[in-house]
Amino acid sequence: MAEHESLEFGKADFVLLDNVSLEEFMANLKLRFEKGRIYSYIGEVVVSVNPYRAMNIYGRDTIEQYKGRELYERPPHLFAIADAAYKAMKRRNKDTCIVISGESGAGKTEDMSVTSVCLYRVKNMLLKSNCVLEAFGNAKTNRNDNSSRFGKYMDINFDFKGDPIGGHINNYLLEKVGVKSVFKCIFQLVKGAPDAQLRSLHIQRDPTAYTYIKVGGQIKSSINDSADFKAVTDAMKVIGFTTGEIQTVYKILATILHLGNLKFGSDGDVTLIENSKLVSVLGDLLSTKDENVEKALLYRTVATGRDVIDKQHTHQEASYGRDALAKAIYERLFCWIVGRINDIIEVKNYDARVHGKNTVIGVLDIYGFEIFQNNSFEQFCINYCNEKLQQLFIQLVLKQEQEEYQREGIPWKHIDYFNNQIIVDLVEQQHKGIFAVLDEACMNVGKVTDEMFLQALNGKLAKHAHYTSRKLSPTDKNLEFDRDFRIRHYAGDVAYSVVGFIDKNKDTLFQDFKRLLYNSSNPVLKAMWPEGKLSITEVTKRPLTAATLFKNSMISLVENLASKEPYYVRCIKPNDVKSPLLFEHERCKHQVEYLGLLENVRVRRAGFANRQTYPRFLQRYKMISEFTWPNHDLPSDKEAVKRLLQGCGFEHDVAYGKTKVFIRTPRTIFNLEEQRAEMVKRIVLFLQKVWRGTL
Ligand code: AOV
Ligand code: MG
Repeated sequence: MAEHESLEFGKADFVLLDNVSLEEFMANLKLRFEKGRIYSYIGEVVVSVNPYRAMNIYGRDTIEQYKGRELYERPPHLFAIADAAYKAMKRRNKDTCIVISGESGAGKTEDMSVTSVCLYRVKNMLLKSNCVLEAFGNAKTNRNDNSSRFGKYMDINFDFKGDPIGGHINNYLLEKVGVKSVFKCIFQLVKGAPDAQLRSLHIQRDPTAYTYIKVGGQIKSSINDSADFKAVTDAMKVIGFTTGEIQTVYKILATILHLGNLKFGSDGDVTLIENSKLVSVLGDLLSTKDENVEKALLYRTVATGRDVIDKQHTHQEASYGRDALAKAIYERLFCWIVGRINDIIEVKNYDARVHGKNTVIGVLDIYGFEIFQNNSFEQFCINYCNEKLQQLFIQLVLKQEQEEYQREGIPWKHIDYFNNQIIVDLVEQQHKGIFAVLDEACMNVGKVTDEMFLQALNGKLAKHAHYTSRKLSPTDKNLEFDRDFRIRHYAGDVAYSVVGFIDKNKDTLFQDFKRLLYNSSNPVLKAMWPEGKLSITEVTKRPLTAATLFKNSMISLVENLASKEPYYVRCIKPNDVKSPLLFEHERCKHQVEYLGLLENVRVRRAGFANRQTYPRFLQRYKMISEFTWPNHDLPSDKEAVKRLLQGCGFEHDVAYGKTKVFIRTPRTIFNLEEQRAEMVKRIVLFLQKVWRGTL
């Protein structure tokens, strides 16, 4: 418990609630939010409520106040959790991780930045990489003006002294340009780049001139666009991108904008590009011949037996190809940026034989659970990812607790949770899961439609408690459309439209585009598309589907996190209108429920509300017992703690582990705290009298 906060701010640790009920939990959460206390604990889990205003609690001096302290010694803060993860890593030479979860807009990315500042210490490079990744991976959505459209897991490596020596980023990109959202970097370019640079990219300073921006729908006007543009460009320079690389990055963004404006028409059976001027712009930006661009947009090369022929696209195929190209080059650009950053920040020349083992703190900030008006394949993947993380939380928080009791030799009673494994299985199970059904549909030769996929789902999942669709529940008013299916997620019901599932899962890009990009005379661009080297007659294996790739990456992410000692930050979004003052009771209650926070408190308490090592305990409370003040002469600190607690009549409320004393009810801690405060007051009075000479 945090001693530096008075009760006027509520209970700093929910474990100290008098009764564990939803009402008390909510009342405490609200009180703390209103008093500007955005962080609280459940044991070692941080509960964080988005303040939607600048808080003056992240300065260097604050970091210093948390360094080396125990959690309960200071008011709850992310710095304390970062420090705890750091200390655990150092003390036990064990990898740890900080998992930040919560729905879209709850404050994960902000909390990740705050935590990172504290962990990186001197590593400017890692901070700059955040700035670049946000520009290329974040976009405005209905839920969040700065929404992460990619998941980020970052390892920070520390040497044996505990100094950061490098890192590695894994990214999980899903949303692609021109789909639903427009990435920040695109606005920064159009609104913020210098005139000369825009001219060289043939871009106008008018976002509304670009179809993809208009389709993305969220024209975001920021007064800072030019400062942001400069900051991102400078960050790329600092990280070590060459001038040529930075130019290529912006050429690719410009290419995407121009692609979006390409219009196809037809003349009889022949598909044409209506605004052919753009073809030479694209040729210039991609450093390739105009005719190659035109050909790749209008034809695909197919091998029929030994012959190779150019087959003309239909109008529809050409449009599909154009959009697929825009998405693919954005995705490739993003992955390339992450790869470049990794080249630069990765640990080099570290010899474990000389320097000892290097250990890692992983930090995870991923896209939060989201429900839009229209939810598609991307939301489905995002929400599945959140199910996986919730499952991990359930397992690890319980496991960690169990392990501690075992390690310390304390008996343990099992506590039940709502287990969302059933929803995880619904999505990822082999053969029967939604991903498997989708993959099967995509494997079929011939034209499989999204509707056929939905039929297959209905066939396989009709009886599943967490799955339904319009066909299965015709009278359900919340299922408006024939093409929707609905999942009962741990965090709420979401209806997904199947439209686009098949295409997005196949994620095909005509080989002609890959060859076009590979044959560019721009070496940076060429290097991004190595598979363009393959000629049409070389057999290519069917690539893994988007769903399979995503599932595999989530499974390995979760395995990785589970192998480390986890620290959790559970973020809560206080309202849907981004207001700094509003605590929408129902919205918050819903989150507290689905995050399982109350169960978290119960598990923590059913066991023991508080635990401290014997020396720590004595340091804090020794003044309340004649046996321990000022020093004890018992054979061990453990014996001294026993003697002290017996003296206070608390021996029935505690258990003695090997290294720690476990205290069951918070009242005992309060009581000890009160006695301590009383003694401290007496000692101060005594000293004052001594000073005044009145004694
Ligand atoms: P998210 O990461 O959880 O959503 P963000 O971290 O982007 O959410 O937070 C959303 C917005 O809330 C930010 O842009 C800030 O304006 C505000 N905010 C959040 N935390 C703080 C804080 N500690 N102090 C001040 N303002 C804050 V998503 O990426 O959409 O899931 O996919
Ligand atoms: Mg985010």
